[in-house]
Order: sequence, then structure tokens, then C-alpha cells
Amino acid sequence: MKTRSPRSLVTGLMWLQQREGGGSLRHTCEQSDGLSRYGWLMHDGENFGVQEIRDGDLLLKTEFVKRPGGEHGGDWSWRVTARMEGSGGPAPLLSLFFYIATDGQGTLQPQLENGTRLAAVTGTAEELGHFTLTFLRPTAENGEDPKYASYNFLDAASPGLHRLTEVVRSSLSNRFIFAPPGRPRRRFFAVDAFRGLPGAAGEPPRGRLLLHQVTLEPPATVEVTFESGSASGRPGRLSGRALSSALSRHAAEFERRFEETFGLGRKGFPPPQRRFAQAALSDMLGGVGYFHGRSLVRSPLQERPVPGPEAALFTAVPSRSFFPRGFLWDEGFHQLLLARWAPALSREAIAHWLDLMNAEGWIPREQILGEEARAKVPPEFLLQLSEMANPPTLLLALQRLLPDAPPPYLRRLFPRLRAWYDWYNRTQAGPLPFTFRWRGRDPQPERFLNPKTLASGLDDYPRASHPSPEERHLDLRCWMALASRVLAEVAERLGEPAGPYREMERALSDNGLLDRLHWAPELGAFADYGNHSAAVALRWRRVTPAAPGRPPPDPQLVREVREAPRPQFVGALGYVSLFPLLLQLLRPDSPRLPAMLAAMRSERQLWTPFGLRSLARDSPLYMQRNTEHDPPYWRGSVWVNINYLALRALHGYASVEGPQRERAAELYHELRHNLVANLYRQHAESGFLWEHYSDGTGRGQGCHPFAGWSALVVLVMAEDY
Ligand code: 6A9
Repeated sequence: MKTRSPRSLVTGLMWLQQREGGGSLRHTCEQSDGLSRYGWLMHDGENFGVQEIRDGDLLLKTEFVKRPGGEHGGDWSWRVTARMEGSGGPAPLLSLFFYIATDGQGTLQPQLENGTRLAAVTGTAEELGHFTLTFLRPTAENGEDPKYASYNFLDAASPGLHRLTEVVRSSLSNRFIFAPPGRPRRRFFAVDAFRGLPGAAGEPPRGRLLLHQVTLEPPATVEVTFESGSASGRPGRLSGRALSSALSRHAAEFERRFEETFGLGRKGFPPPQRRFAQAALSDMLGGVGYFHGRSLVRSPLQERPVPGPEAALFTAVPSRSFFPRGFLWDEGFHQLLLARWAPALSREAIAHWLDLMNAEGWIPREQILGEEARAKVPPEFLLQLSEMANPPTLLLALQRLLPDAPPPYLRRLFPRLRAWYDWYNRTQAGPLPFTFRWRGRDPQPERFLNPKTLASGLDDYPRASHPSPEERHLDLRCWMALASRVLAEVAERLGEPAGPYREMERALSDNGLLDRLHWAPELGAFADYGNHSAAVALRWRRVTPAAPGRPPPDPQLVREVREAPRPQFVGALGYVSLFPLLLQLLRPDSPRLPAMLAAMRSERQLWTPFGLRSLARDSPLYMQRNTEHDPPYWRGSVWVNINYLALRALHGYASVEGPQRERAAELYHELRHNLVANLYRQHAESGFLWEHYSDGTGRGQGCHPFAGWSALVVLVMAEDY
């Protein structure tokens, strides 16, 4: 836990199941730890949460409650419950490591009991004032009887949050003996003297780390309380029975609020499905973080990257394990959900994002702020290019917040929204009026079957084979229609001139113009246009000749173009083709609507029992690798964010007059059923939400847990569009 401030104190938990040779120390979410499941089952985003973690046979439950009071945010308490499941046999000893560390400011004083047990830490920090952190003695699971435990503690210099695991791991030694009275003695690993980290010699410490290690035989319960010095007159310590009753009060309130917000009980979802939806929302809320630092930025005019200005970001993240940082277009989807649960929190996140804008009006797509975030990213992915856009989905979320947004908030947002909108119009303009083009496609097309378009968010989705200024991108054009509409709505709310936005919206939603620019008769669908050849393939080739007297170099996979590219529509049917429908720009009586619905419902094309696949099964690049090392990503898999947009649109077409009204309603019901049933089943089987889902088997793919946009399943269950 941290405060929302740049040089926050941090408190946390690590654990270790003691085995011959050590076992592995757990700390941050890492896919490579292979935990069979973990995630927040309940989390209100503010004051309360319940998390379950399964690590082999160990079941850990971590709960927290905050109690507001005083001048510094009040008190909080943790309860950690450990239990072994299954398999019999002697359970390994379990060590829980509770720590607190400073990071550039604040002071800590250890309070020792008998010179060995770290019973408490007192301290001060800018945001927290004076405080006391108390490590209570463990109890048996019932919370009453004392439990035998060994105690160790560590007092070390901290090289920064991103290296705390290493500090602890490197100070473990197994010279310690666990000796419960009348029971066999066992050796175990515990924190001993800290001898410094490799590579850190000479670096000034960032702060101080104090750590309390409790070693015991599960089952057991351990509590930790944080008491704020300025919160006087508290009714009593928030531990034991008082903590139990606070936890159950919060849990009941969470249930009530969840039902009031999403109505899944009213809709007839049985308890296991409701718990699944609660876990999806909670894991998104549990992933929300406060980040601080500088991006690494390069503009096309600069040779060398430069650090951006210091920035702060309060944001949800796509994945706690794999992408624990902010992503621009992901965040719009996150906030669609969070706007319903906690509108004020959602407004704050959106405001933070808009404050990341530079003087040009650009917002970097991926936010890698601070050392902890940077430690998770390979260097080749660090750079943010300043011509690179990403879909303006924050506007979708803002549209949802609009009816209840306080005017002063909107007034402060508006200049930023205008600058952002102008930036897209200025920098992502297409070759003809009212067309748009994503910048920053990969400049070396011969390395890929189809050069990527990371800016679009649909990475390897097939586009024109030969990137050129002639390209017009359908999805971006549709996003700009939406952007124009939302800017007009905000302007109207504020009594600012909305005319130019409305005009742009009208032009970009003109179905006749859309047809002329993007309808591909040969495909029977809407499409991108550009310099394109359909006759491309990857082939193994020796690209460089052998040097004299050396063995020939390894063959490489390179692109072969068998037919020269020419300006034409791009023959790919998939998510991009659906955009005029997804963003409801097609009129309900559009003569194109039947063909689009047919493509969606066709199993040879986009329909699967698990949701809509990203690229038609009969499309040339369906499930094709892009390079030797780059498997298909948006070339077939089912993605939840786009399925959410499809359901929202079908729901819209099903609720207005039009010749396709009934067809849209049918598709809506079937698609909703398929998507929800599969995500629920995969979650029950694997324990996680996933980044995307196989169109062949429905299995989760990519990284996990992915409680980013996959958690939109909650809104789908609630039919809240
Ligand atoms: C890779 C390697 C630990 C890709 O969800 C975030 C984004 C989406 O915005 C985008 O639409 N994901 C989608 O196509 C993940 C992108 C991760 C890029 C960084 C670094 C990490 O190794």
C-alpha cells in the first residue's frame, strides 16, 4: 500500500514456504511464479478489499479496511489468513514478511520487544504525519488462541521499491531453528544481516527498510494495524473482533452496492456468476495505482530520446502481472466500468491522463513512469514516439460521466480536450478531406508479413502491405467521428461554441461519404485503403551472403512480395471493417447493415461460440505469424473490448426503428450469451481473466490475470452500455 504521492512510503507483504534449499520468495505479481490463482474477490477502490492467493497448497487471504479520521487519511488494518489445503503430509513452515520502507522522505524507528521481535514501527512522513505501525502476534485461525511463531527482523538501506525483493532474498540465511515446545525442531530461512546488493555499492540509499518476519505452521491469522497520529479519539484498535466486524460490515455494503449498481441478482444470475463479476470489477480496482516519473520520448525531428517532464498518473492497469502500468486506450475501457462504480474516482483518473498532454496536445500511449514501472519493460519498448496516437477512448468514458459531471470539472477539462482533438486532426490527417491515417507504422515493411500499426491498438491487424501517405484508416476515421460528437456534447454543456464539432461529426457520420471512402465492393465490407498487395508471404532466405571462408549465415524469415502493390482497398475483413457499426455511425436503415450483420454471424467469418473473432477465418492473414518470433495477436483471437463495443452497438440497433431491428436483437442475445458463458467458464477453470481468448477453443490466451478491458464482461452482464 502507498499513498497517492511521488515519494510515498510503502508497506507490503512477501511470503516464503520454507523448503529444502529455500523455496521461492513471493512478492510482486509475476506470471513466472505460476500461482494457480490470485486476485481481489471484493474491492471497493477506496476503503476495503479481500484478496485470495493460491500458491501450491497454501491459501492466503489478505484483507484490508481503512478507517478515515484525523488530518492524514486515518487508520488502516490488514488481516492475513494462511491455511493449507489438500494433500496431507507435513506442511512446510510459512514465513510472512511484513515491511515498511521510505523512498526519499520520512523517518522510521523500530520498536523492539525483547531485542528480537519488531513489535511496531513509529514514524513520520510528509503526507501521513506521525504514525504507528503495529505487528500483532499471530493467532490460530479462530482469531483468539495464541500461535507459536519465530520472529526475525531486518533493518536495511533501501535501494528503491523495485529492488526490495532482492534485498530480502539476499539477506536470507538458514541458520535459524524453529523450536515449538514439545515438537520437533526445524531449520528455516530468515532475514539475517544485509550485506548490500551487487551493483548498488556507492549508490546513496533511497530510504530505509524495516521488515518483520513471522514464521509459523499454518493455519494462522496475522494482523497489522496502521494508526495515524492525528486521528485522536478512536473507539479502539482496529484489530481482532473490531476488525472482524468492520470487515463484515464492508463486505455486506459491497454486496449491496454491487447489486444496486449492476443488478445481476435482479437479472437472475446465480451466486457463482455474481461472484465472478465481483472479482472482475475488484481486480480492476485492486490494480489501480499511482505512478510517478518521466517517460522516455522521441519526436521524429530528434535523433536522441529525451526524458519527458515529471508526471503523475492515477490509473487502472491492463494486467497486474504483465502490464502493470497505464495504457491510453485501455484506460478508456477501464473507465467505462469504473465510471459506474465510482464516478469521482473515474473523473480523477481521466483528469490525470489529460494532464499528461504535452504542449502539442499529444498524450504518450504507454506510460512507463518511475523505476518500478521501468523495471518491467525491456529497453526496446521504452521509447514513446511523439507522432504516435492511440484511440481516444477516454472520450467514451467521459461521455458516460457527462450527465453528472460537475461543470467546474468540465471547464478545466475542456481546453485539454480541445488541444487533444486538434492534435489528432493536425497530425493524423489522411490524404483526402475527412480521411485519417495512423502515423508510426513500422518503417521496414520487409521484416514483417504485414507491418504493424501499434498506434491503432490493434497492433498486427492487417493493413495496407506497403505503408504510405496514401493510406486511409477506417477505424481512426470512426474514432474521430466519436471524438467530434463528445467534444460537441461537452461544449454544449458548458455553453461554448459547439458548431464546428457538430459539423465535423456530421461530415464523419455521413453514410454516403463513408461509402465512397471506405466501402470495398470486392470485399463486401468497409475497409482501409492504401498501397497494398495481397500476394505477400514469409519465406526463409539467406539475406546476407557468406563471407569468404565462413559458413553461410543462418536463413531468415523475410517477406516476399509476388505482386507489386497498387492503391486499392485492403482485403481484410474483421474488427476494422466493423467500426462504422461498432461506433454506431451507420444509420439503422443503412443498406450496408445487413451485410455487416451477416459477416458477424457467419462462422466462416467472425462468429465463434466464444465471441466475435478479430479477423475472418477466410481472410488471407487469418492466424498468420508476422515474423518468426511474432505469433498472431489481432488476427483471429476474441478480444473483449471490441466485443463490448459490438454488443453496445447491437443493443443500440435493436432498440431503434429500422429494418434490421430484429436481426440485431437476435445477434445481441446470442453474442452476449456466448461471451459471458465463455469468460465465466474460463475463469472457473483457470482462475483468471485473460488478455484475449482463442477463437477455436475459447481458452484464455496472452497474459493473465488481465482484469483490464476483459472486466467489461461485468457491464455486458449488467447490459449497461
Ligand atoms: C511489451 C513486454 C514483461 C497490446 O493492453 C496493453 C496493450 C494494448 O493497448 C494493445 O492494444 N497490449 C495490445 O495490442 C499490451 C502491450 C504490451 C507492450 C509492451 C513489453 C513486457 O514484458
